[in-house]
Amino acid sequence: MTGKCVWFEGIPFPSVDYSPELLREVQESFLVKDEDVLLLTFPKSGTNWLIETVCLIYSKGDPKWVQSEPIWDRSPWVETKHGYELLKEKEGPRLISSHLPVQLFPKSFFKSKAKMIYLIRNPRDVLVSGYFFWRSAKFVKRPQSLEQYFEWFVEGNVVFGSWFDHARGWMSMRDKENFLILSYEEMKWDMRSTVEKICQFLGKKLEPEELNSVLKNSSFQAMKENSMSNYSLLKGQYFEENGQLLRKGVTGDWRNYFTVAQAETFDKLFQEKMADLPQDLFLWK
Ligand code: PPS
Repeated sequence: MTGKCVWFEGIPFPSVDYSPELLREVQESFLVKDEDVLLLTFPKSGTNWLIETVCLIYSKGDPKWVQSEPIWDRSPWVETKHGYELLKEKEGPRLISSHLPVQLFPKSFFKSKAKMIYLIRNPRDVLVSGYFFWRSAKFVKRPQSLEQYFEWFVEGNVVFGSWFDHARGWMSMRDKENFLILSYEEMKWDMRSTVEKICQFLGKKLEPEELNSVLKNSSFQAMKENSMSNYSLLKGQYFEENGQLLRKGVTGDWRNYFTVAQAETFDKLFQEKMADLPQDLFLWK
């Protein structure tokens, strides 16, 4: 995958909308404000679901905002050219998305009181989701088979680098009070409680009908039908016509694709890389 990438500090990035100069500027000069809320993920972890949910919490369940402004403008990706320019101009509290690993994140964040949500997902499902997504993307080297993408992923030769390094890096922040870890799996299993958890973390209060509306409008089906959230606006330019962000939206899909040998290889690697972290961080186990 890294054949068509731009590189910065040993990490590969997509070839469109990223540059080493910008990544350096973002890291050194982007000013995170105390009132900002940051949404952090490794790609394919459910980023857009989290963004949609937080936007709907901000609008108290009213879908007008999520149905009228593209998701990448509501919570711009700070490391992209488009997102960085937009964020510099935005007034007031901002929602900011990012896939950056912790060591490349804007330095100002670590001195700020800004709140950050890190969303984690079973890396096996991240891998499968990524395989199908990148196959239709125009800005990375496309994997030719799941077998090939599996190799790339376990070696960390994918955009934004090693999943293991990314998760480990951000999880080192887990005891900070401005940091919340969520998982895709808990969102799937109990979205109501997860939304309540997010509200508590952000200091937001929703009436019962507002909460119901957040759940309804952030559902897989609602997002799939919302052209401001399903990336259909970027088809042709960034993706092939058959590309889709909202593919299946389930947990455990990796079981349909991994061979027994791949599952064993992955388990062993996960053990090696993550064994020293509290295992209750990994809810899919
Ligand atoms: S990206 O391109 O990195 O920003 O992609 P990201 O949004 O992180 O991840 C895409 C996967 O998230 C699933 N998704 C959802 N699942 C359940 N409910 C909702 N509302 C939802 N929205 C997005 C999406 O389907 C991708 O997972 P897969 O497994 O490919 O279906």
